Amino acid sequence: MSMQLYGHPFSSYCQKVLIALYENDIPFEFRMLEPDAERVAAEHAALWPFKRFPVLVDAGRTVVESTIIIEHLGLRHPGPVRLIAAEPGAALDVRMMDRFFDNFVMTPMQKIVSDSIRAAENRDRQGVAEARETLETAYRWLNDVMAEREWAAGGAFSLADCAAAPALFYADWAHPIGEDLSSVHGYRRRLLARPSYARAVDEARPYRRLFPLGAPDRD
Ligand SMILES: N[C@@H](CCC(=O)N[C@@H](CS)C(=O)NCC(=O)O)C(=O)O
Repeated sequence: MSMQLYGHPFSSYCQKVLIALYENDIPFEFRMLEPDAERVAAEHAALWPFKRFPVLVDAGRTVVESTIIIEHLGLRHPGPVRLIAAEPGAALDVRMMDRFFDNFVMTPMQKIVSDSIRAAENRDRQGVAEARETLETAYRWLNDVMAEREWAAGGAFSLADCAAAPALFYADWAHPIGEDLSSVHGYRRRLLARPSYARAVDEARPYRRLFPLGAPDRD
């Protein structure tokens, strides 16, 4: 198999890429970064010294950053589901919403989660409070945007929805989306029902004990 994905099924940014792979049934070898998989860890560190994942290796070429990996898949392995619109203006909308989910949902969600595994004396209370405020603003902004949309950038499922699915999934666990924000809840439910994301969620189920804040008993 010519493509390898380094990552873990429970990782939000890996799920973002898995959705894109599953949408177009693209075959790949999953090089899973697990505690006892020292060889995989060494390969991964040699490919990307920042040790962030996912990392894709395609025919010897290393591709990093989830958004760029999905752009790469669209260029090198196009399938029936086009995740970045062909029309440049529509593509810009997709990329803008992708940035929104990474910067204003994933990042504060990760801040809350990663702070919870720090030693008590190293906790960043102000940073976590700011992350929670950012999520509140993001949820409210998104609720207005999604009032008229099925998918993040309009009518077609896209890169932005690949970013949104794990971002909203875990963000709602870390800092629950207000009950009054019905458009966000409806959108999160649509994402969970999308077969590509339902598959990624199912594959990650055995790892829920890894969620540092304690995974709730629901999706
Ligand atoms: N901007 C990167 C973020 C990747 C990222 O933060 N991945 C997390 C897993 S979800 C990670 O590598 N965590 C391990 C670490 O920070 O050492 C992307 O889009 O791929």
